[in-house]
Order: sequence, then C-alpha cells, then structure tokens
Amino acid sequence: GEKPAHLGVTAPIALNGPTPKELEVTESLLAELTKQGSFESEEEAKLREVVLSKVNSLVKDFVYKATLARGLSESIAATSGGKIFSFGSYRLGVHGPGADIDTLCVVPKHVQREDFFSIFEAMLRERNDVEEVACVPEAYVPVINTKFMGIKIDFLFARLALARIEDNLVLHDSNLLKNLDERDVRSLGGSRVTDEILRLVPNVEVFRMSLRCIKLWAQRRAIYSNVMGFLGGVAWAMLVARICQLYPNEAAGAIVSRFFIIYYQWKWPQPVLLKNIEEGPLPVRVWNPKLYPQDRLHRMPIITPAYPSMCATHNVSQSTQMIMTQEFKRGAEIVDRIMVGSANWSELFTGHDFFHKYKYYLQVVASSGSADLQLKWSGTVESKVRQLIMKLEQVPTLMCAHPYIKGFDQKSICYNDSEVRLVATGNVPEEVAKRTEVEDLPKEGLGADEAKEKDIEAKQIEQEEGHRTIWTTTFYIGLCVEPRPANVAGQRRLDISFPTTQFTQLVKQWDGYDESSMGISVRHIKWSHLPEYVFGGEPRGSKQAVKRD
Ligand code: 3AT
Ligand code: MN
Ligand code: MN
Repeated sequence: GEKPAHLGVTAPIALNGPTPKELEVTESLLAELTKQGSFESEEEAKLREVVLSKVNSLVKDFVYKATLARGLSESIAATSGGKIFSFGSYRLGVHGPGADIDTLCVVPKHVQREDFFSIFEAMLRERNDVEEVACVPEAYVPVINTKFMGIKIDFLFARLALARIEDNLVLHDSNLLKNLDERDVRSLGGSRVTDEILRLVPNVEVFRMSLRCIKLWAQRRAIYSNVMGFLGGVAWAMLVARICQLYPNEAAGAIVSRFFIIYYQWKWPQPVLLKNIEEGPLPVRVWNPKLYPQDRLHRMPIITPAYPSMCATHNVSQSTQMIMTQEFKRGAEIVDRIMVGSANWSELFTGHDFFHKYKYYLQVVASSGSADLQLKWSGTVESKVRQLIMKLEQVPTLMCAHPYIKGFDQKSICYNDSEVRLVATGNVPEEVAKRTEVEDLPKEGLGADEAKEKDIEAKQIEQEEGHRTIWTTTFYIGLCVEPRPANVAGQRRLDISFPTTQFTQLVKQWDGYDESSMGISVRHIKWSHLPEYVFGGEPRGSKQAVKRD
C-alpha cells in the first residue's frame, strides 16, 4: 500500500521546524545531558559492540550444540542458525554508562527452553570473560542475568516455530507468534515493542535526545518505577514517541517543552497510542476498555504498539497519577523559563524532596534471616506496595499516599530476640545501629550467587560469635492528610489500621512465605523520626526550613 502521510493515530499538530531559540536550547540540553553523565564513553560503546558480536557467535554455537544434543544431524545443526535481538535502553539508544544490554536469543523449534537453562548456561559459565551467571527460569519472563567482559547482559529466550533462524529474520510479523509457548510470546514482546517504537517515530535522533532528557528528569524526580505505580522505561519512551509524532520536524528542546505541556493537560483516561490497536492471530486479550471492565480501570493508559497490545501502566493509582501530574506541571513551568532564557536545564533535573515533603510517613519493613531469602521476600513485598497504596486511598482523610520508588536495604547484627524484633519493626536501637550497614541486595536476579555467598559469610560469623544477621528492606510512603477544618477542634484522627492489616495479610499469602524466618511490619512515623540514611548523607535540615504537606 501507500505510505501514510504521517505516523500516529492523528495528523501532526504542527509541521514546522525549530526556531533559532529552540535550536539553541536543544544545544544547551545536549550539553547538560553530557554534564549529567547521560552518555557512556566511546570505549564503553566499542566494548559493547565487541560483546554483542561475541554473544551473537555464542548463541549460534549454542543452537548448533543443542541441535546435535537433540539427536539431529550435523548438517541440520550447521544450518539451524540462531540470532540475537537487543531491546531495552540499549536498543533505543538511550542507555547510560553501565547499563545492561537486554538481549533476546531466538532459536529454531527443535531447541528447547531447557537447553537454554542447561547448555547455554554451561557455555556462559565456562568462559573466562563471563562472571555472575544467574538463572531465573521460573520468572514471568524467564531470564539469565550475567556480566560479559564487564557489561551486564539480560538474556531472554524465544523458540520460534521455524526449522531454521536466518540472519535476516525480523520479528515484525505477528504470524510468527502462532503456536508458541506463552513465555516465548512474552519474551518476544520486549523486542517487538522497542522496534515498533523506533519505526513509529519520525526522527530517531530527536526522539533519543528527548527521551534521555525525560528519563533523567523522571529518575531525579523519583517517578521512574513501574512497580511502584509510576512509569517504567517503556512507558516513558512511548510518551515521548507520541510527542515526536505530533511535532515531526521539531528539535529535542521543543519536544521536551511540548511533552510537559501536553501531558499536564492530557484528558486521562484517554489512552496514549502510537498507532491503531491491531487484532492478531492469537487467542489472547488485546487492550480494549470497551470489552474488558478491567481495562477501564487504567487511569493513565499508555498502550504498547506491537501485537498483542497491552497497557504498560496498569499500576498507576490515584496518588501516583496526581504526583506525576504535578511533576508535568513543574516541568512545563521550568521549560517555559528555559525557553525565555531565565532558567537552565539543570533546574529541571534537580532532585526530588520526597523525604522533606510530608509530616507523616508509613514505613514498611520486610525482614528475613538470609540475603538469599531477602532478595525474594523484599521483591514480593515491593510488588504489593501499590496494593497498599490503593487501600490507603480509600481512607477518607488521606488525600494522597505517595510511595518512594525504591526500598532501602540494610543488614544488622543482632545479639538477642528483642533486638531482632526491634530491627524488624524499623526501631533500630542505637547499639544495633552501630552494627547495621547499608547493604544493597543484588537486584533483579543478578547476583543470586552473590546473595548465597553473603549468607555463607554471615553463617560463619554467627557460628563463631552467636550473633544473628537480620536483613531488612524498608519502603516509605508519604502521607498527605486532609487539613483539619478550622471550626473543628482536636486532632484529626487518621486510622490506617484496616489497610495495613489487609496488606500484611496479603503479603503473607505468598507461596514462599515462612513465618519463622520472615517478617513484615507497617507503622507510621513522624518526619522527625525518619532515619538518617534516607537523606543520603545530606544534612536533613531543620523542621522550619522545609515545607511539608
Ligand atoms: P536500563 O538502561 O537498563 O536501566 P531499560 O529500559 O533497558 O533501562 P530494563 O533493562 O530493566 O530497562 O528492562 C528492559 C526491558 O525488559 C523493559 C521490559 O520490556 C523488560 N522487562 C524489564 N523488567 C521486566 C520484568 N520484571 N518482567 C518482564 N519484563 C521486564
Ligand atoms: Mn536495560
Ligand atoms: Mn534489563
């Protein structure tokens, strides 16, 4: 058919190119992004290419070996092929120094998923240039996390219903998804979405620079987290891509400016779409609020462009939507001033003030007796925090329950049960604080081995000295309470016992929950009782100096 006149579900808003002023702010944006460390070095970029070419041969080699191991002939093995596709921030071209390379390994039909977690895993482990091989075969999207010549790689696996995987294979055709295992369909999704986003933006370079700016801003403002009900990398990318479609000839500085104005005023729950939602060959659901009541609950729907289209933002709650809207407004105001020359880009990237903002905070502590357990237990609790947020939103006097985007990991040496109890409820006594250290748990599977090593180390100390090591991960939720009406005397009571009890019951329903080795505690504390570590070494400031809601 004929190429459409424009990309996107509507015609562009404007076709003009940048004004001299817009070009100038785009240049200063590039300078600021560079200064803020958004770009990797040339050496690192070259190293990534070397790594990718080695990984590509390794995957072909894996297909060859797995084909022979399945009893097929040497000639079939030699022509079975195999191909890698990158996705995530590296594929989009917006990755920072030290970012991982998300890599999908595509194999022919006779190579099985078990082969990936045995033969391929062994091939990784036997290499001298590979460290930290961690398999997570039971995950929703099964993955091997590793480090190849110092570059982190997440390996996904997809087996297609094809006899051989040619070098020129592309994953665009939805018919490729027919007759596949659900896990293969999900694993292909990340790559198909990333490629589709790139196909749907009019100018990839402009898109990249704009997205770098938005990612940095969202990270600094603590609104970059899909799990906690904000947006993750894919959703931010789609938001930026839509603005690029609406202003196809604009420069990055102008795209960022329109981004804030448009999303501040966006009529949610009107969805953000990069193209019309397609039907396809699978018996799976495609996002459709007319058909599915569940999809009508999405407050800020941002829909992935590759079949089967899904909502990338189903975790957004009333509170997180409110916070993001405030941030869009702040962004619009600052960029307005940048455009007239009365502010610099650095102001946009100023850090959040989450730990200065509220009078009361909820402190959620997940605790356990081993690093390995803590990795899973804290992940489970983290994934349920948004359920707590939604329950808190039902409390009449609570206007907003604002989750912080990450938990704080610590490790405490305890001498007795009473100390253990105090640590597990967030009341770390002064003596125990001296025996407590910040201990970042290896996130996202990478370093499950590392966690086991830590456990062995802790067990040795315990046996020698009779101590117990307690791992804790603490999450914070800022509480915004309705101001007491002037004519009503006395304290406004805030009763959150119901949502917190429901939450602790919910997390304890987890399959792996074990009462004797895991703890969960929720309590509310005043701002002045926040522990020092949340301020990240900065002075916490005086009570008067901060504005709190
Ligand atoms: P970084 O530069 O790596 O921080 P990114 O956007 O590449 O940013 P990730 O590597 O975490 O972020 O994720 C890349 C993609 O992998 C995004 C999403 O499609 C998929 N993905 C990430 N985490 C999960 C998960 N827990 N389950 C399913 N898919 C995931
Ligand atoms: Mn990544
Ligand atoms: Mn990754």
